[in-house]
Amino acid sequence: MQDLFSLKGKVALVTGAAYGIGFAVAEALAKAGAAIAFNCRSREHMNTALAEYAKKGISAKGYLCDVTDEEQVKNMVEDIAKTLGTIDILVNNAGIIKRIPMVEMTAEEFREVVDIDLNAPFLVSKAVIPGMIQKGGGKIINICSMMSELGRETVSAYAAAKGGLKMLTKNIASEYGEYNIQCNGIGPGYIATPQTAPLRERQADGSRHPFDKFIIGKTPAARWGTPEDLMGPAVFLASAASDFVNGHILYVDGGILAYIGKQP
Ligand code: NAP
Ligand code: GCO
Repeated sequence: MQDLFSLKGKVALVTGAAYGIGFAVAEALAKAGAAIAFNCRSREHMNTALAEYAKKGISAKGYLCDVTDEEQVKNMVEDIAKTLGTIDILVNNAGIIKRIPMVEMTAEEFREVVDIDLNAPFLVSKAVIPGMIQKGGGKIINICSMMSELGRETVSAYAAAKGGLKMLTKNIASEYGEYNIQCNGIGPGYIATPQTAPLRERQADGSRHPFDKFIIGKTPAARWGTPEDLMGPAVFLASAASDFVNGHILYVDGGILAYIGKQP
């Protein structure tokens, strides 16, 4: 049974895995046996991440690559193939959010979020799939969101992108399933990372951020998730244990989507 979850001999690319959810996912895949490549845009983030991976005994290979740049993505995928081997597992994790009321958001700001959160998973998947087909199969995991299912004020671009990412996941599953490629999504709930730090900031009087309290009330687990909560689901979807799971979004949300919310 343990072999079902083994990633020994596999090559994994986790985009945006300098810290946060991507780092935890890459760590999990490494501990299950995979060779890890990751990318980000900032050299400082990459150097810090390489040191953190090394502290955990992981010799990750880091790339400075903006996932929205098709040429950079192509070069990164080609270099991974030359140095680590053809990619078996792709985690499209890199993402940003802008929290701006829709009518105040510029077209450029909207486009930037969609470019990174939706267009880039298309670009990276497009670069990786031919190698997977040649290799006889592969695993693609797209990091979706509660906003793949729900909306809320100020996150129009992010929700549109993550909703699109859910459907891109289902379409890749549909189009490439016959090549033994499984494409699934992970939909994290509210996870304590730099991306959500503004929603958890202590108030001037030392009290909890109103949004922090709101999320605790909307989550049956009554806590924020941690990046470590995503490690098991990621290994499951990256391994042979999920070979007949395709086009599925696995919500790892502590029960948010099942729950109407605690009475205030
Ligand atoms: P985070 O802490 O902001 O980390 C984002 C990572 O992506 C960083 O390593 C960043 O590094 C990289 N990145 C951003 N834009 C990039 C680009 N254009 N090219 C390459 N790398 C890029 O975010 P997170 O909370 O870990 O979230 C990771 C993913 O999970 C995102 O897709 C997010 O939408 C999703 N998610 C998060 C939550 C949550 O509650 N935190 C919940 C559901 C889904 P550089 O800045 O150095 O490029
Ligand atoms: C927000 C949060 C969320 C989380 C996540 C929830 O502002 O609502 O950033 O969008 O990042 O996507 O699943």
